[in-house]
Amino acid sequence: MFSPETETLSRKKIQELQLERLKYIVRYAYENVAMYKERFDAIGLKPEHIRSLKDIEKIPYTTKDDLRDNYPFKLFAVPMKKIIRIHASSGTTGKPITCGYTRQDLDNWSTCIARVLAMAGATDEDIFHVAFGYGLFTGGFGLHYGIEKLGATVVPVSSGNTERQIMLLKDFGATALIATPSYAMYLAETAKKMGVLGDLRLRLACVGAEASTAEMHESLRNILGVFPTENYGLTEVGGPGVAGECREKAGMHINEDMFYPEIADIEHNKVLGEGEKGELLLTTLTKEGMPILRYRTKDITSLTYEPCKCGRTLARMARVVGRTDDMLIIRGVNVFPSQIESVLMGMPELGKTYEIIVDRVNYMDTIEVRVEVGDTGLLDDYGKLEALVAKIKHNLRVVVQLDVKVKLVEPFSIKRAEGKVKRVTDLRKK
Ligand code: DLL
Repeated sequence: MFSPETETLSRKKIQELQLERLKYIVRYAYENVAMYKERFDAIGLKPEHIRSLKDIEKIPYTTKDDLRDNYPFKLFAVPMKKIIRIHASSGTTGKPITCGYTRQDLDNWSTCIARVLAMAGATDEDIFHVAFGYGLFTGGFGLHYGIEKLGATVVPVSSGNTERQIMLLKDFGATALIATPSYAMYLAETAKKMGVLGDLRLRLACVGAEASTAEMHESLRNILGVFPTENYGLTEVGGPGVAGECREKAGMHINEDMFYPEIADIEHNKVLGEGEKGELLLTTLTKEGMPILRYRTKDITSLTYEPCKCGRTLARMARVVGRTDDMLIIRGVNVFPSQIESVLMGMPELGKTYEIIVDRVNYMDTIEVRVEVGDTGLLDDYGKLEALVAKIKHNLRVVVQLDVKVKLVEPFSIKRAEGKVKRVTDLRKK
């Protein structure tokens, strides 16, 4: 463990620490960020009204629109002189979401990352190949400094040029890969195609920045021969390092001394209990540069406070099912892309790349899944092909309760992403 004293605190001690920090950060945000002062004043809320952790529920949510409205730096709580780094969201449309860090914020951030990597089983002997983009995106630099803090070796390759990445993975003898799950899979496929899979020394893959399924992890384990773990975070609260899986793979441990998590049913303005599924809210407990209270992440998950078999007591969040804004409503049925992925990845006859196309034809929603076959030979055998399509349709129907059109395509015919993958095209939005 990287911070054993914190990662094994009793629930009572964690809560005491959280309450002390919550009271501090609420007052700090109120006194230093105009938006929070206005919000609190408008409802007659004062920092001293926060006396227990439950009192957090008196505080209004912070949303992405609040961040957009205060673009670029109006939510910073310190003078610019104290901000030593800025990152921004990877969003491709409109103005990005910004985040500013003080020196202390960067130090806390790298501690969070070092913990997450140690949870995954990494040590100072590992050589990390970082395939996340370096730049405004929090992934590259975020992981980078955490790896250094752990004392391991960092190879800051950044994204792009996949064949060169394979060469470097092989030549530098990387033992740990940092990438999105979809890019980790693309690297695996490419190494296989280049015939060098057996030359790689990778033992860990720490994936994050997009949703992954248990089936995707299983495929990474089988193809790349790594122990995969996932980690979670978002620009608005600082980037990666909010939470990460340990070797038990029983949920992601949240760095609860730095982030206070809640699960909410937004529609009914209600905080949900342990195990209940809803939208994750996060409050930063230590951020100086840009404190955020009750941020609506839009990510759907649930929490457990049961101590983990690994010895950590930090609460765990379940794998993210999807984002509220990624949920597809097809003929009235709610479908998350992750449900489709779990079906496709669970079928060994199929490749690991797929796309989902949603449309509306004659006022009727349609959903089509295009998925690569594992082996080109299949495409020449009509009988086998028909049987496979029928099997996929059946498996999808069981999970998503919809008739899904299925099209099998050749290996490598679907475009790969070098960062976050976009699997869904919703033509109804045109
Ligand atoms: O993706 C931060 C990050 C970088 C996390 C590297 C992990 C590793 P954003 O670009 O702001 O920040 O995107 C944040 O990505 O709200 C989730 O919807 C999604 N996301 C991130 N990690 C996971 C994960 C970074 N492990 C948004 N599982 C979040 C599912 C994830 N979704």
